[in-house]
Order: sequence, then C-alpha cells, then structure tokens
Amino acid sequence: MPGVFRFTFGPWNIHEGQDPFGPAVRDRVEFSRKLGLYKGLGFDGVQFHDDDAVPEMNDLSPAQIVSQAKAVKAVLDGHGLAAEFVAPRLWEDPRTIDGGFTSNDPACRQYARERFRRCIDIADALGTDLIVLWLAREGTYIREAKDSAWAVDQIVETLNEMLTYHPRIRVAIEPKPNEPMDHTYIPTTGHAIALAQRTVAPERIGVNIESAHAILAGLDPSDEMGFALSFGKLWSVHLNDQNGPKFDQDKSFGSVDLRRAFNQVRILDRHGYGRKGESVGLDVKAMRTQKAGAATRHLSNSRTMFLRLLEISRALDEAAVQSLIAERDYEALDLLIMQALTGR
Ligand code: 3MF
Ligand code: MG
Repeated sequence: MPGVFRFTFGPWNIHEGQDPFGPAVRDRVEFSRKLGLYKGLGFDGVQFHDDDAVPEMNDLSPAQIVSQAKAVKAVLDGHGLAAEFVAPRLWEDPRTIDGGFTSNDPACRQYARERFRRCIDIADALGTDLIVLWLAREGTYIREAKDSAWAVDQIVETLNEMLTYHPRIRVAIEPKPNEPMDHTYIPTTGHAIALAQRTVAPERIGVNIESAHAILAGLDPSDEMGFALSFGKLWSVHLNDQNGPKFDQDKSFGSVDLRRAFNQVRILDRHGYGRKGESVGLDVKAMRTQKAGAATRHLSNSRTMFLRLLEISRALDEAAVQSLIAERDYEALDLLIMQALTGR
C-alpha cells in the first residue's frame, strides 16, 4: 500500500535568522500570523513546542496552562489545522543547563519531569496523543561529568513516569548524536528503540527521525527509517538536508543530496507511511540571507521536492528494477536510478 502524505512543520521553522554569530535579520512573525500561512504553503498540521502553544508556561498553574492550550486548539480548528505533536522545550531553562532528566542536581531533574507532565497536558488539550522528545542536553561535554549507565536509567524512569501519568500518550524520541552536547545518550534510532523495550509500555515509545540527525551520526536516513518501520515505530519524521558532519544545518529537503532524499521518500512510500495518521514533518531553516517575504520558501520548496521525488519513485519501471536486482546487476540499477533522477 502506498503512503498517504500530509505535511506539517513547527512555528520555529519560520525564523528571524539569528545564528550563534549574529542577530536576527528578519522581523519576528507572530505565532497567530504564522498559523495563517500554513494552508497556503501546502501544510495541514502544526508541530508544537509546549511553550509555542502556552508561552511563559513556567509562570502558570496547571489549570491555566490547560485553559490557554484549549484556546489555541480553537484557533487551530478555525484554520482547519491539526496539532501533530507537542515537544517539551527542555533546553532553555537555567535548570536544564546540565540536562533535564540526567542533570546531576535532583531539583533540576524534578523540574524537567514536572515540565514534561505539563507538556502532556498541553498535548491532550490540543487533541494529539503524540509527544516528541528531543533529548537536547541529555549528554555531556566531558565523559567524566556523568555516569552514562545511570543517565540511561534516569531517562527510562522518566519515561515510565510519563507513560503512567497519561494512559494513552505516545512518545516519539527524536535521536540526535551531538549539538548542543558533545555527545548525547540516545544518539540513534537503534538506541531509542532499545530504550523503549525497558519501559513499562514499549508499544507507546517510538521515534521521530530527522534526516540531518542521522547524517550527523554517520548513518543513512532512509536506512534509519527502514529500521524504525520494521519495528512499527516510525511515528514522525523531520525531513531536511545536511552537508556532511558539522553543525545541524536543517537545509531544505533534497537541497544537498537528491538521491539520499529520494531514498527517504521511497522507503516511506513503499511502507504505507501516513496510513496510520503519521505526518511528514519538515524541520527546515531558511537561509540567513533570505529577505522576510521569501523566508517561507524553504518550506514550500521542501514539500515540492518531496512530491517530485515521490512522482519519480512511483514512475520507476518496477519490473526493470526487480529484474536488475534478480540479475544482481547493480551497475545497471545505479544508472537507471540516476537517469530517473535526471529526468531520463
Ligand atoms: C534540534 C531539532 C529540534 C526538534 C524540536 C522538536 C528545533 O536539532 O531538530 O528542532 O526537532 O525541538 O523536538
Ligand atoms: Mg528536528
């Protein structure tokens, strides 16, 4: 069964262009105005950080948080948009400087778990059962700072607490090997899926695979996706592109390596991705050079490339592909793919 593709992105993907070496270069676009841009760009769903939905949530009571999130849900409904997931933003607060769940300070660990619970409440109010967990600072700058076995136990315990807190919530871990940390504890899809097996509800832990994060780990994103698909655990994707192992670039999908992008689209399509309600998320950044008016093109361009590569994959002569595979003539298969990608 072929895939069914609905596209989503998060409000952080419309960005003012600041980087570690320079300030914003574009005006801030208000969240409410961003919501008005989704449909026109070809997107049907919104990915949230908890505080995208409820700003300043640390200053609010649990009841106030839920009531603000419900108001956001009404606005989404008005735009015909759905919330795909909510992710706890655990990397900005002073209490998460040394990580959240794996901080060496018990008070900080408690803050992180509390924040996670509020994030789950927000997801509930926005009408989604999916939490994405990017374990941003759960790692170290120097190996001696934390015990890595203990750290993994802390993450398992936290997940258990959250799975018990809400009986239906599903958590898609977004693995990333580095940045902002030197090394993180759940760097790849395999780590995330292994971790799931140690929790009280393994069937409610899956993954969100980001192309760039797999590339940073020296892995092929489509094979990472295949691994997760084989386990029934690919619940979201963050498609983008990345020019080699350096800082996380979040380039437009397909803009560095079309063939690598093609293989991601192909594995998703061949395994019916989207038929259980999964979305195609694009975690892409506009180049800092872009003027304000053109700073959403990276989103529509990424979607356009996804759909173009889908068309190419579906138009391949599958009988020819299968016979080349049977003959083990991979040189001919290589050429067939390159010709398809170059319009021949
Ligand atoms: C970091 C990321 C993040 C996550 C997002 C949702 C800002 O490399 O990819 O994007 O995707 O926080 O968990
Ligand atoms: Mg991401």
